[in-house]
Amino acid sequence: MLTVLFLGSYGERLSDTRAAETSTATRLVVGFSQIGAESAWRTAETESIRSEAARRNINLRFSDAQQKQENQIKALRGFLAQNVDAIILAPVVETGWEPVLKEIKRARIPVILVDRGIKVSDESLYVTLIASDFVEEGRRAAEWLAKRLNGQGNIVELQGTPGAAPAIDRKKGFEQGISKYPALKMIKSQSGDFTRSKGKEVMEAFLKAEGKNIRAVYAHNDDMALGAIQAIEEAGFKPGNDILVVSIDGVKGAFDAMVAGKLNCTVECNPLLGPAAFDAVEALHAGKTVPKKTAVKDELFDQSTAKEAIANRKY
Ligand code: GYE
Repeated sequence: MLTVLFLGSYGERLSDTRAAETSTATRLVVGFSQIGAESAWRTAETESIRSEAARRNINLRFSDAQQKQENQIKALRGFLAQNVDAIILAPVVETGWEPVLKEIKRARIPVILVDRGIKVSDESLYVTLIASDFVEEGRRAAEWLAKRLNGQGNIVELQGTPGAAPAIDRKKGFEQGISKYPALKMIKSQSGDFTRSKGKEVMEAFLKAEGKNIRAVYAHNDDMALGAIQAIEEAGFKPGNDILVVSIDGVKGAFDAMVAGKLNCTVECNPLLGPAAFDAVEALHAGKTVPKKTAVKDELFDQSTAKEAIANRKY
């Protein structure tokens, strides 16, 4: 800044050009393969990664896969062809990544997994995973509900996208959590694909089949819970009272619903992964090593804490 001021107009242009040259020469190019935009959580994650890249002057190549793994694989091959410096991948499902990740590894491009994990026989196919503990999230939701229901009642479950790590693990954690309570029963469980519209649709079917038998719904994310709340209201029941609603993510809409008394509890899952993802990218670029896994810390909120917390929510 000071140099520019003293050099005057010619020098100013000169130093600007030099600055531009150096910045293009050293500017990191990072590809980000995003799943889609199925939920408020995911939109917040995309925004976090985009804004953090801009803040660090990183050249981000963004690709939205519209929920399809084949589109993600295409995007990854595209990043490989462009010889990017690093790849950030939010993998839609756990399996099927080995062939493309092997190609990327051969080109020595580091892969940073964000938000969802994958299953590979060779862990060196990715460098690091930055994500929440989904099993733990499911367990916490179950414990909260078990306590609230005094260990008894019929529950229906809205699962996330089939094959996705958070769907598999949130189901597993919840099942572990309720297994200690034989009178807490899961009577229906189906995928609502992490979307509000599908969550509503599946809940409508559950209500048609079970009606008053349903005491609570456990949704793998807030968007599906918000869809379910609509279905419950349309069926003439009071969400939050007649039928309890518990979910995961902690997005703004969930806090509004808790304050309105319609959602009972949400287990937070932080989507603001941009800073951690680019810390890893830059550390790797500087030749440093990074931990294989970074666990994101999350909290639980219910109607007793929602009102106070709502003003400070960042997504
Ligand atoms: O909970 C859900 C989203 O992968 C953790 O994906 C993420 C999940 C999140 O669509 O809302």
